[in-house]
Amino acid sequence: MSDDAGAAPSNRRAFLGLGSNRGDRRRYLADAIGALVAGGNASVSLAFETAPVGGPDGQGPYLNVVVELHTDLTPRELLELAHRLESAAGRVRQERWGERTLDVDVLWVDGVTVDEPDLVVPHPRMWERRFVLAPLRELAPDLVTEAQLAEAGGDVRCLGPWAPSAS
Ligand code: GSY
Repeated sequence: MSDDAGAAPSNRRAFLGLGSNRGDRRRYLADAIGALVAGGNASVSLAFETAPVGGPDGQGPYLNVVVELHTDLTPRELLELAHRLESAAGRVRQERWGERTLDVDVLWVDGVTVDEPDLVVPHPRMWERRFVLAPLRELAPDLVTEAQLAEAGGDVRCLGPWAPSAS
């Protein structure tokens, strides 16, 4: 891990990307977001309905959000948290790009880079994915330019503010 933030760790912003395209998508996201918010100092982006990127044909659309944390957790601890949230949603790791009840990716941690076999931060594919950049830009316009968002691929539709149950 390389750390050039110069800030106290608890002042660091970390961004997690959450997505679901299987089962009760909103409930899986709501449970994960609830756990993150209960941990303190979290903000949730607008919600987006997005076309699946990669994976087999016939998958349903994703519901995607990004959550911002102010945290002293390391990227590795954030990855472990992400795996715990996925397990709680009954996620079974089968097909790499297949449908999933919950996917939680560590996208970005201010001032920190990681390049390890099972963890790369910033997330290596985030800049290609509009389903990541659209909610991320809304929370952190300093990280994502309008041009980067326009260049990223994928269909996304903003559903408005995140709500744990659809109105
Ligand atoms: O990498 C996250 C899981 N995922 C997604 C996703 O969250 N949203 C969309 N639209 N496509 C995806 N493909 C994969 S894999």
